[in-house]
Amino acid sequence: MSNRVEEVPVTGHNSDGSGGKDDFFPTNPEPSVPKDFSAEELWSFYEQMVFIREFDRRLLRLQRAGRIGTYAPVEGQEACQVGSALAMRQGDFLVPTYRDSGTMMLRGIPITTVLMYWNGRLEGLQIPAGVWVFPLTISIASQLPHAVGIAWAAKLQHKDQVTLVMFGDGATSEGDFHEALNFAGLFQLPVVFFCQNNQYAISVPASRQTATETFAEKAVAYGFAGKRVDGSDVLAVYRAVDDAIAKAARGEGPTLIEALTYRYGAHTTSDDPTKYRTEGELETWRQRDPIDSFAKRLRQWGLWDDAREHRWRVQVEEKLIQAVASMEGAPPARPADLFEHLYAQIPPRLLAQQAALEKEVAQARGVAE
Ligand SMILES: Cc1ncc(C[n+]2csc(CCOP(=O)(O)OP(=O)(O)O)c2C)c(N)n1
Repeated sequence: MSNRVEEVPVTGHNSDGSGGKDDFFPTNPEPSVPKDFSAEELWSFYEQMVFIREFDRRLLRLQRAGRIGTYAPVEGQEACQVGSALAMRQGDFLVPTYRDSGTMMLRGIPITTVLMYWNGRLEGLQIPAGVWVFPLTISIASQLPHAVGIAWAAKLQHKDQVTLVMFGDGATSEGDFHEALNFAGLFQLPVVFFCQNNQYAISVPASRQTATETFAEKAVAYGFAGKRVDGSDVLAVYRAVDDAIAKAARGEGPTLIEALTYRYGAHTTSDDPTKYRTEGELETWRQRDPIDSFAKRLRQWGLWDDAREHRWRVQVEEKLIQAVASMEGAPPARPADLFEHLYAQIPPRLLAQQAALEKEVAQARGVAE
């Protein structure tokens, strides 16, 4: 591996269990309270991870009950999303993927908006004013050139703004990934590339995605540094992103961060991961669960507070119930939403389809009433 890749800690990425998984995480990474965070900050890492997990589990239940559409679960990746979102400064730009529900909410997208998105609603892609988050992308890696464009604009305008772009291990096989990294390296742009290597691109394991030992080392070919972190350790993620943002803000160019993580659930609610993964592999990762391991550390540091944890869970539950009620109480979707905003003048054949759909929906709603 290139010595340009800083590795914290040592690991192999083979999702089939080979490659030194046992060396993967330090058993006791920080025996005493870290000096770079206050007790409040440490608690907020924990609380936000719990929030995301509860949000995620609720969305899965809603999907199974037919109350939202297809959903891409986050469980297992909470430390990546919380660590990176909390390390971003006010005004920094997030460019997310479909798996970043947690990151997006922590950067200011309302819970109801995220719910609306997964319910197929146009309102789910409307970003409130003053929130520096791009609408999420489904087209793999297409968001990387967008992020680089945003970072280039910031540089040309001498703005103190860093762009953080999220993607998965699978995205590294797309041309857009390579074009974006090349351009960002060449122009020394203020951008952080954050790869959530959750070990699979749907059913394709990371070991079948690349011939290189890591994803992080790909940065070297584009003239900047790559860094690998334990994506189950929220503090490791925070520190890596914080460093990369500070470096970008100093005008020292991009960083590629590869965070080693695992999605516990299915790729989306229409996938069955038992077809391509083993129970044993899942169990290995669950033993390093980002939330349980952080709770253990809070206890060890003498910061644990049962009452606080209980209060937080109650608050999260209330917030989620309210958000679901506001999604379900929203005025019904307009069939026209499917047709507008694509053409300046909608072609006649689409207008005919729109009229037919409006009629059908009106009839179905009439029957339901
Ligand atoms: C350009 C493009 N090709 C193929 C797909 C189909 N597709 C959807 S998700 C996915 C796998 C992506 O895996 P990864 O980048 O590792 O992200 P993850 O889903 O694991 O978060 C693919 C191939 C797509 N959405 N876009």
